[in-house]
Amino acid sequence: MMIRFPISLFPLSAPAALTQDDLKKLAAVKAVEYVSSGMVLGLGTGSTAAFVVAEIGALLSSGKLTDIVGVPTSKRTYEQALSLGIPLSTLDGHPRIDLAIDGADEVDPDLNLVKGRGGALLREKMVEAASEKFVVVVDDTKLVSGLGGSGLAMPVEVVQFCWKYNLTRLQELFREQGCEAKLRLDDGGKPYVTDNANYIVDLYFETPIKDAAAAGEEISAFEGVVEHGLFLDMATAVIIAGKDGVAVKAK
Ligand code: ABF
Repeated sequence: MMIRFPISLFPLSAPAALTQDDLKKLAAVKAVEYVSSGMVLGLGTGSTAAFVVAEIGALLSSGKLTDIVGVPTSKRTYEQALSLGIPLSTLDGHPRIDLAIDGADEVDPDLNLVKGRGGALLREKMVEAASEKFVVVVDDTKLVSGLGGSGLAMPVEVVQFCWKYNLTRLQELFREQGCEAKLRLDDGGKPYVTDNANYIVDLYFETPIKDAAAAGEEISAFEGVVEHGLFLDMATAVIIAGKDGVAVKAK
């Protein structure tokens, strides 16, 4: 089911000149309509999710939102939410979350997702799997016909021990799909270390993943793989901002 909100409904000065950040903000503002006082909220990671956290912080400080608790999905979201005065907790303190809002890297027509290019996929998946509702916020550049189809990374979090062994196994698993596996490096050229002290291996596909469900199961079965960026059958709704307006796709 899809509901469209024309761009004319939004108080924008020059709709035609909308930047990608403008679109992310539009999606974020729409998503926060799902938030109500008293909720336990999963707070996503990434630039679009950062607009969501900023909007929640603004509603909290204006008094329009009260009695909420945020469960962040990364250290950087924790820092941002803390700076905005959003009361914070963890899954240990709040194992049941009312609503999680987060970005994504790819969204297919069935609302399956690739996430984790921000390196936070493990905590994102734990928080979003514990959430009653999971609303995804994207601009329309994230839409793909099939997962892996963007040609950009599909991340897998692996333990540091023998990471090359797992990189090789992942590549072999998807060889027939022209998959290349690379250890993610940080800005200093060193292996990227996640908030959980693991490494990220990025998988790049020449063609979309044939069977994402089977692939997810096979990846998860590898010893030493902690989590992968295929978020399948998890999203309740996806809010998609484009130059023509904001669409809400729901299961
Ligand atoms: C996060 O949002 C990650 O899962 C994903 O990689 C990122 C998308 O980043 P952005 O919103 O900045 O495009 O949830």
